[in-house]
Amino acid sequence: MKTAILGLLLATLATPVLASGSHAGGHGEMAVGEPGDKSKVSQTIRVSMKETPDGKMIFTPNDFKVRKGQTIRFTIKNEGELDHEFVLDQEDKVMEHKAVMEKFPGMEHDDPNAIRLKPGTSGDIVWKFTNDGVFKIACLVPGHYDAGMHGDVTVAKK
Ligand SMILES: [Cu+2]
Repeated sequence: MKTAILGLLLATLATPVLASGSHAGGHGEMAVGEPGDKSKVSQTIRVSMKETPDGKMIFTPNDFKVRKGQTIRFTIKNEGELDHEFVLDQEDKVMEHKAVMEKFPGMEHDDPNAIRLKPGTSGDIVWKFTNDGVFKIACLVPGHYDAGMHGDVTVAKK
């Protein structure tokens, strides 16, 4: 068990280290797409993040449909009372990242596909979807995913 966790950590932690030195190279490629060009945004999607009175944590909306090749601006607002994150990625990467966050809750990231927001603040992610498929949005602050903070982005072929 210990070995498995260590392997996971190494695999996940090694990625950002390599990426920071070589963004221009092939490494930046992600199945979910790539950082978008603001001038090419064809649709803005507003998303709120908050806790609910019955103890859930939610994205509203939490089910998105876009088309391959589209550049989307996600305007994300934290309307809750806790810090929340919006992470956009393929499901297995989200689950890997979730496991690392549970081990190292204080971990900060500076990834173009993720944003962490304090209560009452908003931010944008401009993203170009370069592949079709079903991807995930998630908040990886420990406990939040399991309280309901995740959703699907379905990217249609055209
Ligand atoms: Cu959260």
